[in-house]
Amino acid sequence: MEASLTARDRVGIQDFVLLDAYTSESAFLDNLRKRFHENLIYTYIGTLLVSMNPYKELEIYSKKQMDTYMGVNFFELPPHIYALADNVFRTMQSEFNNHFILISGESGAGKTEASKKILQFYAVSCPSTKLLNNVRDRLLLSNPVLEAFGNGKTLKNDNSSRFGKYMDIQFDHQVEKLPHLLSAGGGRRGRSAPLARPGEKLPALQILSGNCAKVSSINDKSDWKMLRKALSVIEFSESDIEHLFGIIASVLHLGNIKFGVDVRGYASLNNNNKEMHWVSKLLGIPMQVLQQGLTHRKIEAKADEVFTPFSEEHAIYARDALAKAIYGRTFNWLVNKINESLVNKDSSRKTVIGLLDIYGFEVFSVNSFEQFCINYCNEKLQQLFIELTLKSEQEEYEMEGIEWEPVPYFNNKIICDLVEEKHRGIISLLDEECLLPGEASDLTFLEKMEEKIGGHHHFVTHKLADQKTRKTLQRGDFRLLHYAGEVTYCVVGFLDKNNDLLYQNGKEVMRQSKNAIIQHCFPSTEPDSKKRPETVVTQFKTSLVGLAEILMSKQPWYVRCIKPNEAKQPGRFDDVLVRHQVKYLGLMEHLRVRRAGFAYRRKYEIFLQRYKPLCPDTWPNWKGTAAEGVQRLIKHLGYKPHEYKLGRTKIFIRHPRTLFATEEAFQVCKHKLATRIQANYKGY
Ligand code: AD9
Ligand code: MG
Repeated sequence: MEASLTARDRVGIQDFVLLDAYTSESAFLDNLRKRFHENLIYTYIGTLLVSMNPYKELEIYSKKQMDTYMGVNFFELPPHIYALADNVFRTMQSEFNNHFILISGESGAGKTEASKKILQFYAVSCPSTKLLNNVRDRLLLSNPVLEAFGNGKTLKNDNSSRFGKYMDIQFDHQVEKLPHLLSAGGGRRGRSAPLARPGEKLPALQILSGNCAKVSSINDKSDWKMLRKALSVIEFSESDIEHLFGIIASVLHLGNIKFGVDVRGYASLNNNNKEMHWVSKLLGIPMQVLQQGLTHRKIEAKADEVFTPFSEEHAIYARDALAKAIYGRTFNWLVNKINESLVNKDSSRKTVIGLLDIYGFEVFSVNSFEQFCINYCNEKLQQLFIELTLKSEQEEYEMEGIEWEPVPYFNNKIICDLVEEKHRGIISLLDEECLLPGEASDLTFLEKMEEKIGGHHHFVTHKLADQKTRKTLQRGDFRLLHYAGEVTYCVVGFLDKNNDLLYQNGKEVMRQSKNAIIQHCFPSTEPDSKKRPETVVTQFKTSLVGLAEILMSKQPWYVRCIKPNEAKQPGRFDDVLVRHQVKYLGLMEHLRVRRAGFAYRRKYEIFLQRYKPLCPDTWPNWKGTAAEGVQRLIKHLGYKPHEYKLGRTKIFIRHPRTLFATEEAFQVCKHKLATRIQANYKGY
């Protein structure tokens, strides 16, 4: 039987839309698995690209490959991230509008790699003059710089992005095809900092011997040299570089500071603590100021300033929050510097392709405030995805003058509302508790939720649950039914983390620093602690709403990344793990939307150009309009009236099987033609 296996059986199909059993998750997984084992890591769902992390280098990213994909129609070559990049670029050129590519998936799924491939494609495949080469070099060099500072090793990924990254690649239409990086990490102020994982601990950074900092993703001397070179190419002065390294080193030392406990049980720091001395020296902050800032909280009562000591636990939390803030703000500063060096100030007509590399949905055994924020972010992006996908479907049908019936789908707006609705949503309830002086605690927050949203279908707690569910919940838990599945959150720490009070004092300490970059990152004009700062979750929400607005004004494209196994190994496809991701990435739903109504559509010209050899009337040349040619062609192929519709500029095919049959006929015909040509050639 082996011999009769068709290519399709072996390597699967390159577009899920063509899958016969398109509602079956198992069929979906089978196809992914087959392709994965053949090193075919990319598969389409229409124009959405599904990408499996191969965990090994594949020979598919050469310059030659890039050339192959340049200017070729999406469906004529095997799926590739270059095909997507090229298609976005060409659509932008022909329609002169803005686009964005949303890259999602869980930690280690390959998002950052995907965004790098896209950047490289634009940087390499665009012809340029000498001057532009300079910009191009900077574009390519800026990435390792950002990575060196923005990434760290985690359990899930050796090179994990610690920041949600949004960047615009700007295309200048006077100088054709000039890309450059306008803003990464949300260059415009305030976008990326709140998108950093809230409350998260710093990545595990290591220290080289001496006082020189080593960041985990800079592995050896050549990397280090490369980083220095990259920094000088993007025009960092020697003093900038020195200050920057000083900061990184100070963050590392800060993380190493250990607290003692004094007789009253409060956190204490010895006067001759070595690490503290280093930090004080590196940042130019007086020792006593730093010492007090790390062990006390300042409370302002009328005209007086009162310092109350931290417990050890609070001191550790405050120390980490401070380290995180220094690191995060410096990263932002770095991004802005890079943007400044790249922005082409005098070009006029510009369009952009935005790239969003975001952290995915997270479910751990214990989930806290951080996971709540991250999962809320994903919930919002899913909402955007639904709105945009359905909206663009609908608009296309309207534009082409074709009737369309809406598809039923799960709209996760109900969960977004549960989280963010004014006055009644979880965020409002949390902020309300945070503003209450004195009696409020994590548990009163839980009780308030039970009281206000207890009846909601997507919310449950120990107290509200039926007997069976109750067994799976602790008293301090609440569970949300997210679009991607259930997540149980432990309420402990929600108020403190949301208030971020422990670190307010740290900010003031930083204002006394002599380091020029720190001075820039912690300006004294910032609204200070006298006025109550916005809570963490509210800042996060505001930045998300801003991002959603930016994205809504652009045409969306999607790359969905999937992680094949937890062991970071090549060739291993863990069914359970992949199935879970397929589910929460909403891939089945997306496929359903694409399949409802008309699965395929192609411009008349393209359809005719490809399939015209299948009909004697249209081959080799068709004299009439493309639309007429297509009509003649499909009549010859025997398309039934219910199988297709003719729009203004495109043919719409209801069932992929129809297109698939045509494509197979085309392959056979091509083969025959080639054989005939070869035979002729031989006979010649
Ligand atoms: V996180 O959310 O930032 O923690 P990412 O960004 O999704 O995560 P990343 O792109 O960093 O994951 O990929 C993780 C690792 O998988 C990389 O360091 C590579 O070793 C590996 N990888 C990912 N994609 C590819 C690929 N297309 N080819 C080869 C890959 N290796
Ligand atoms: Mg990443």
